[in-house]
Amino acid sequence: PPSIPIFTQDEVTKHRSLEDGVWVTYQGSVYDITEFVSMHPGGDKILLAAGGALEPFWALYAVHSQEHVLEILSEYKVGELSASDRQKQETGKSLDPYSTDPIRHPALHVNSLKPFNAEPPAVILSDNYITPSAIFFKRNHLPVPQVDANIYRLHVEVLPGVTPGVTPLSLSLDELKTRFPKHTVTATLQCAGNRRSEMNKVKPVKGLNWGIAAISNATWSGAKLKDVLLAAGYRPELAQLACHVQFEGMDRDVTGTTYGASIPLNKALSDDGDVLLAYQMNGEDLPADHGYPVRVVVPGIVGARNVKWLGRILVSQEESRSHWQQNDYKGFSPATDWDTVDFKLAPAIQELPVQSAITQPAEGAMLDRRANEVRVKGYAWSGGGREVVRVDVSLDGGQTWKVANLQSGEKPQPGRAWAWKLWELTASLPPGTQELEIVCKAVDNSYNMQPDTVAPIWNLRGVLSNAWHRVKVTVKE
Ligand code: HEM
Ligand code: MTE
Ligand code: MO
Repeated sequence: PPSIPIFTQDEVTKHRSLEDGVWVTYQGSVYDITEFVSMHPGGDKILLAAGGALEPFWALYAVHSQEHVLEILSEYKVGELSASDRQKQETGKSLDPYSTDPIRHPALHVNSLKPFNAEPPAVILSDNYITPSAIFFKRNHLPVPQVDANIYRLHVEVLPGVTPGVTPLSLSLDELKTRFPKHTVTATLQCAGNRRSEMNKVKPVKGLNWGIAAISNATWSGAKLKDVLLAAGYRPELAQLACHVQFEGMDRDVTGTTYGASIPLNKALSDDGDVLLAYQMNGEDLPADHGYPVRVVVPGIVGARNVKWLGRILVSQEESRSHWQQNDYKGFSPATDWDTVDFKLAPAIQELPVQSAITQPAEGAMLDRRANEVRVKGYAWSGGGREVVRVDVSLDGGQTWKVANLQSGEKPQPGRAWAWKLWELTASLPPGTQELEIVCKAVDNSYNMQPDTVAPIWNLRGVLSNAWHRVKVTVKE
């Protein structure tokens, strides 16, 4: 049989354009896909992989994990990668701490690949009251840790050193599931940086440039944190000594430092707090990106405290010392800049302010005059269990208003409105105008309202961005 041509990585790398030919590698084989590029259902994106490996790109687009895709690829095989280069690819993979991250849904808008941060397209977000897990926004600071559920332990300590006689509790996943009653809560998570891109337009801020979809809603099931703390030896007499519950993730940076955060002990112990050690999301095991096998769900509280891949819980006198509790996720005056900021002076964000945004139509959309009307859709939510009671919508930049219809769901119990409300309004197109500025603003049951503009709430980290949301569209005559 004719011997198979062997190519080095250098030779493959030379073929990265339509002029020089487009070569890629996949599982140690080399393919000349020049002819296929114009036929590719996914368009030009295919050129991103030119001269290199397909695996990292296919890992992003799940559509390729199908038999017929491999069949197409096999038609273009021209040879094999040299053994030494193959080995380099393997070691490169194992050196990359992100190589074991899960495959993600291709619809997600990726803000950062390593670590993985992504939000769903806004139009998809408001299609479902319960956000499907695959498109639920993902906010990772570090590589996704590989946790073996069979050897997983959750360590719980109550005031170590202060409470003699209390031994730390260590629970297997099975014990967490069987020793404690299972509770289910529907709760919205929102990143403190949601809508940061609007702040960035006022003046540059530091952080991922989130659009309006760093927020999602899911059903979470697990044990109540309170039940676990009581099992670990927490007693009401300790209330003067203990103030906070710290959480440690199992995801670590190169120095071994883990992600961490804390919440007030009151929230954890309150019967109405609904803080869960969740092992299920939307009725299934937690997905890897969302904290498998166990995460904390702290309803009404900023995303950052909902620690994923939970390894350790500590009831303590102090807040978590982690970077993310002490030197990040805090709000400041527009007057504070990076030269003057003192993170010790501001409290860590816990409950979030009232929020809403328009998911449809999209910025820049063309509306057809003949349709006579426009359908506006969006979400609204407030922190701390406060319920959104009204959403106002304007088609003229805020001069006149209409009240949107809130999706009727189950009426939440007072102080426990953890889930967002989707809303919509169909309004007739105002005659004569070719440009509409659609605006929304929400009101919660404490009558908290959103500020009308971004500039007065601008802050150097771009957090707590909750001004009226504005979308400009044109009407085609
Ligand atoms: C879709 C083949 C490389 C991005 C597809 C589909 C095929 C295909 C058959 C349609 C799948 C289906 O719907 O059943 C290939 C082959 C490739 C290649 C043979 C390499 C030789 C890439 C690369 C990227 C990419 C490198 C990205 C960097 C996409 C996207 C879609 C797609 C985004 C979805 C398009 C849509 O449904 O809108 N590809 N692909 N592909 N591909 Fe590729
Ligand atoms: N927990 C761990 N262990 N590591 C993290 O990077 N990110 C936090 C929080 N919990 C994070 C974490 C932040 S900032 C947010 S907004 C939420 O997780 C996002 O949760 P999600 O990815 O499930 O949407
Ligand atoms: Mo976040």
